Amino acid sequence: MTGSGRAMTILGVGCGLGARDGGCADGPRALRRGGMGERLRGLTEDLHCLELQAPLGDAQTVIPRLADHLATLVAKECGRGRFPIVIGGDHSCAMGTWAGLRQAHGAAFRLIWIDAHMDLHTPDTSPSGALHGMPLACLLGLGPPGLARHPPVLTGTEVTLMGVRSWEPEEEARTSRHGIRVMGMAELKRLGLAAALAEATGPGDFGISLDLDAIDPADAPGVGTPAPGGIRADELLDALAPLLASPRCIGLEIAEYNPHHDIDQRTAALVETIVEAAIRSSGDPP
Ligand code: EXY
Ligand code: MN
Ligand code: MN
Ligand code: MN
Repeated sequence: MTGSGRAMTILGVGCGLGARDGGCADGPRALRRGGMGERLRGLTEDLHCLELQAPLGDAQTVIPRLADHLATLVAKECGRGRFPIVIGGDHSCAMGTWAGLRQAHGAAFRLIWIDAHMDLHTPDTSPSGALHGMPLACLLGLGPPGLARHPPVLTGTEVTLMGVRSWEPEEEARTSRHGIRVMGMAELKRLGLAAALAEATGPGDFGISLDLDAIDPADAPGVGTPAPGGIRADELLDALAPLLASPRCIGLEIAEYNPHHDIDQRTAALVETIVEAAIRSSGDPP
């Protein structure tokens, strides 16, 4: 295929300030230097690539500003009719990605949050204080001024957490309080990933936030917070492909790529394959 389907914009967000190990800051740059952009441009005539780099500074100051900047860019790209693919950076980028999509997208949408973690901490419950453990809480309007999104970007009943296997009790309590659907690894195995995803997306519009640590570390070692017993990459690719082809899919985020922990470019290749699937499938009929 050469260039049919929807116009896409890849937004790289070089920020690792939300994690204890700041290596995710180098994720988008490593992908660019590895030639991902050029290879993807060979698949489509209409691909734009933008890159944000976090300035030096403390996380509490930089991340809210970066999130606002990213939200503005995402909203602008969506407003121009372009499909946004945000590539982190640590998962704190989600505060900006989904705020931007909410701003731009008229209708309600569901969010599929694929992650080993729940990302539902606030500073008073977090064991680490790391902001990449808090983005989903912030999108629900929880947390301190500057980080919590007001008005909330999402309500809990619009969110499905998938692949989780590492959380703290306060986060689990929030899933119940906010009506967030949780599909752990056992449920994914029982239902099969494709059926689980179909259930999570429902009949309307949806976005996908993929934290690469949801994938088994054997297939995606290049992350900051690996958790054993994850989703296998092949299975994820098979299940995601039809979703990425759907006109109901309004945006994709891929976070937590840490090139310093990658082995044989395995994780980089996976990121590229997922983005390639989104581009290749975008000319498919609904
Ligand atoms: N729940 C732990 C914490 O908040 O400290 C670990 C969070 C890791 C978050 C990773 C990126 O998804
Ligand atoms: Mn995670
Ligand atoms: Mn729509
Ligand atoms: Mn995460």
